[in-house]
Amino acid sequence: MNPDSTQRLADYERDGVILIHQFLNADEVTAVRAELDRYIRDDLAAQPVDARTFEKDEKTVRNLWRLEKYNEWFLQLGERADIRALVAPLLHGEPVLVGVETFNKPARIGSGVPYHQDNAYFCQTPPDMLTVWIAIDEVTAANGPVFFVKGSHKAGMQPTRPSGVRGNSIGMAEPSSVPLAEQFCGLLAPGDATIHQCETIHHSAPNTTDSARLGLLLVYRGSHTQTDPTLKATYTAAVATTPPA
Ligand SMILES: O=C(O)CCC(=O)C(=O)O
Repeated sequence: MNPDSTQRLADYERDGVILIHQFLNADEVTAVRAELDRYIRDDLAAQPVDARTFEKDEKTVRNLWRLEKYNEWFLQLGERADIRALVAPLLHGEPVLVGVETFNKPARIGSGVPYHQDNAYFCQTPPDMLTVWIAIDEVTAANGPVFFVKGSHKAGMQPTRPSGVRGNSIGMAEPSSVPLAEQFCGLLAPGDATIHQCETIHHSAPNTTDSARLGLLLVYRGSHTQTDPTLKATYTAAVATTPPA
């Protein structure tokens, strides 16, 4: 492993979240945006309802889900050899692409995301699963950045409760006691990415600004992880209470 990746692994193991500048270059960001625009305009209406969650206006996209299933271009992106090689050491194993999704946070109406741990949704043991969160728009302090509680992955899964938020049905029973000012705020230029472990506590506020805050997410697990039946039963109950579409 080169010195960069050794440091990256140490930071990830310690903090449960790392920042990588220019994960995608400017041309790649432009290509992602163009394909997302095209997919939403031309393809989305014909896809099953599990392909998306809308904001409260019932027409603006909050999330795209399962792009790896419904869009060949995003499947290819998620399977890129350089990205798989980067995440493999963090996963302690062979990467399996589990999801390609978006959190669009549209201008003015983009909804917030309650405090949660992704493994309440993923339900994997051991928790060798992560999300590469790539900024397509600039992420500022004002437009709903993701805040992470560094080191929180080390305490394992915390009690959950159904959140009632469409697209994020299961949240934490109690928000983190770490003050916002001490949390790591993912302020990103387009193309920058954060990578967070699936038990790292995180959340984001609504977007009340005039600029959208579009993030593209690539989700991977190690091929050795297995579904935990207890986590799965809790998730199934929450998603039945608040379906994503
Ligand atoms: O993009 C957001 O605001 C939240 C993202 C998130 O919850 C995640 O990456 O797991």
